[in-house]
Amino acid sequence: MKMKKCNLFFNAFLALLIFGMSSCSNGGEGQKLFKAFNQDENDYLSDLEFYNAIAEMGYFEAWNEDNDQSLSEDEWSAGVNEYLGGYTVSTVEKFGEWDLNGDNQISVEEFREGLFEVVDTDNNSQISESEFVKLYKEGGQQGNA
Ligand SMILES: [Ca+2]
Ligand SMILES: [Ca+2]
Ligand SMILES: [Ca+2]
Repeated sequence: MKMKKCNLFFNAFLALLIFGMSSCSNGGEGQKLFKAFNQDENDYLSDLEFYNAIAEMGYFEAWNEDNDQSLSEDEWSAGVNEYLGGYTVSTVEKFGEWDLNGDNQISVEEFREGLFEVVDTDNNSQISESEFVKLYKEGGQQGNA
């Protein structure tokens, strides 16, 4: 029980954070993150805000299993399957469409642009809260409810 005390405190802190940022209490983690990353508090994440968000969330690092500078096609397909749960390699764009300079590797810049296009399902160059929550739910789930 002693260890739980710390967790409880942390959860209380998180709850405060959530309520502080949102007057609406049904927000999940994804919505909380959306608000945190939506720095100008409009209705969407711009490309820069989105790039910031995926950098903070460590998406590229998670996909990049050998920790080099870029994603190989294998790392990329594994990442699509593992971190974009609702998407599969066949439903996102092809590897070659993310690999903008055609060197068979996906750099951080290519990664965030490719991911942006996949997540921006209505192609309006803005990531809405629901688009972001969908990515988060499928990509960042920690395995607990
Ligand atoms: Ca790599
Ligand atoms: Ca490339
Ligand atoms: Ca959009």
